[in-house]
Amino acid sequence: YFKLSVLFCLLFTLAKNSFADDHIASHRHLADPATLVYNGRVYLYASNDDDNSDDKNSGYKMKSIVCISSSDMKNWTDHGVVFEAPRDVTWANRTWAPSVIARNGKIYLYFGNGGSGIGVATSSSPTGPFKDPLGKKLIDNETPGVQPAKNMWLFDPMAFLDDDGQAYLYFGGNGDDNMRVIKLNEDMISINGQATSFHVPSFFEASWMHKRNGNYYFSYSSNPKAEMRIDYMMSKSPTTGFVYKGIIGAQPPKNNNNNHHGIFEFKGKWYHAYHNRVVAIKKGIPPVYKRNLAIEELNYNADGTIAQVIYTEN
Ligand code: FUB
Repeated sequence: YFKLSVLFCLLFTLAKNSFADDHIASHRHLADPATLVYNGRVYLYASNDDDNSDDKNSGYKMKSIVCISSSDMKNWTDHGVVFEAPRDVTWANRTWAPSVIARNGKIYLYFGNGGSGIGVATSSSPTGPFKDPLGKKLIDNETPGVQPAKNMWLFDPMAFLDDDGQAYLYFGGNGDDNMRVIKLNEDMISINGQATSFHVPSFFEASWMHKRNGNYYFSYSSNPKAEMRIDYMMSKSPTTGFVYKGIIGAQPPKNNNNNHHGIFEFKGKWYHAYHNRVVAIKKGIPPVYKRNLAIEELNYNADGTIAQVIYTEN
């Protein structure tokens, strides 16, 4: 077992010499990357598309979250499945599109039960195991401020901890072109007050929030009519006043019916993590439900706006 593990780690390490496309974790099908920078490493958490069959009609059936990490953006370690339904959460049968955040020495992982509610899991380590502390959803249709919304998907959580200690959870998809955001209490597993919303042009799903030099950046996947780009807005507040600023990335090459991303700073550089279908296409299997992770560098203009990413195609 030891020899096999060493061989596997070596092979995995050798394959990682670029940021783009299928060089991040091409031995797995992973999607919806969320990032956590913690104790000198960057952790990527992903929906596990290996839970979906190779069948072109598989559907999204992901019920586990996989974590990989790196200390240098070149060599990646595979930590395997860190959270799984129903093993670690009895009420959920799906674990989609995580968001992970550290606070007070604990790690919090938020996930969508498909599009029908958001749960939270906790661990003392970034590599899990993560367990459900609530025994129920954190966000559902009864959460104040969530409704009314037309056909809103309750998923794609994005947890954000501001410099003043206030944490927020952004979430939602489809619906009414309005993003939902709610305050989290310091325990990170309970909400404070009611969800508010702000208008997001052509909003579809996959929200992300980051802060740089006092600017709040809300980024998201636009809807199919707007070509499922990753677009962004900027504000001086985390919950209001957002102004549309443009495109972070066009639909990545070899992508398909969705787009999802994360943005993070690591060791002085900014990066944009996303998924595409390059690996499945190369293997010759139906790519829709078999996505793979990819990363590009992200650059800012002098006025704080983001330089559009040109995706690498391998
Ligand atoms: O992976 C399932 C869903 O596809 C995610 O929740 C969406 O953001 C899209 O990437």
